[in-house]
Amino acid sequence: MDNKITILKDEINEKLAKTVDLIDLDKIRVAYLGKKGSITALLKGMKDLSAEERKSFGAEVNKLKAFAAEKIEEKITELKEKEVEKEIASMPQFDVSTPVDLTRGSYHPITLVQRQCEKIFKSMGFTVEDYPEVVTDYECFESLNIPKHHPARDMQDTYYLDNGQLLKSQTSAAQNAILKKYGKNLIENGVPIKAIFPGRCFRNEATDACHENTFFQMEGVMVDKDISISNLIFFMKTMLSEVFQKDIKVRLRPGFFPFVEPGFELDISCLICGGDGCPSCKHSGWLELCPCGMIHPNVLSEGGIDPEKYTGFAFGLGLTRLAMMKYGIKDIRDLNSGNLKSLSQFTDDE
Ligand code: FA5
Repeated sequence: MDNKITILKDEINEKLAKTVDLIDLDKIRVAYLGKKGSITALLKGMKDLSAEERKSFGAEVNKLKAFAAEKIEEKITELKEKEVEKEIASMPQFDVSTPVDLTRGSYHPITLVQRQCEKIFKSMGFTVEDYPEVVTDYECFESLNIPKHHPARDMQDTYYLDNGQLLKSQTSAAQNAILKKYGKNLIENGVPIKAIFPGRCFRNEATDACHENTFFQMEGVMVDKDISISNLIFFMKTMLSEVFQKDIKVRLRPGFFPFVEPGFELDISCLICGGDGCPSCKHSGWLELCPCGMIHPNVLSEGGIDPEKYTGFAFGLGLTRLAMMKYGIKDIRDLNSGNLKSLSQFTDDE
């Protein structure tokens, strides 16, 4: 009997040493420890032994059983580790220090339309200004003829910092600074103020296919002697025909903004649905794109410019919505999604 145990032990060692995959290993387990396995058979055969023999032989068979189970477990671990190593070795190797191939990147659609608009306005003599995203209440509202508790603030709830500053809800927040920056040159040298200032805006509002809580606008101002609504319409028309390179249906309707008088809403016929109505245009067929108007005398005065001598226009182009219309993006939320699959397909068409 002892001889049988020794033979089985050697057999197990030999077979395990030769096994190279987990399927074969399981076959070995079944052959020795399974219901009809050799070790199980030894245990079953003990009923024919005397009580004395059964005791000592039973102990030996149980030892063999534990030995086989332990060796098989060890082999499973060894083979699994080998499989992982094999998989790692077969994976493509990346060197994180390798320089990135920048030719494979792409510009965000908003960057593309922003650059295009900047180019168009620069060619018409406008300077491009940058402005902070964190501004004061004075910059965003008070200097724009929107005193505290004015109902117009309700439309532009934004995010406030503990120190009273806020994330700008409109690029108009830079108007006062621009008037002050270039006003001296206008008054002393007669150089008109012509500036655009693109920037990120924030609003605490519910999002849908055409509203985001973070979006881009591009503000424009022009101030000189005898500036009129005709000048405003000329620049708006030129900008749109250059951006879209085709005739676009627009409509101008009265709009109220405390910092312009008169004020207008410039809407564009929705290019997603062709004006039939869809979620991108709130089912109206029109998309509010570029409110504008003649700068209110109070705003000019606050910027140090005499409204009796000078007039000017201002507009607040919705750059994010312009990108939607230009590239046929149905849902504004895709633009902030960071989804490279959808964002990397746009290219500068110039
Ligand atoms: C303004 O922000 C004014 N400052 C615009 C202005 C400037 C008027 C100068 C007169 C003179 P409004 O809240 O309508 O206005 O926003 C302007 C444009 O920004 C909208 O037409 C739209 O294109 C875009 N816009 C506004 N809110 C959102 C939003 N939540 N998501 C995406 N785009 C928005």
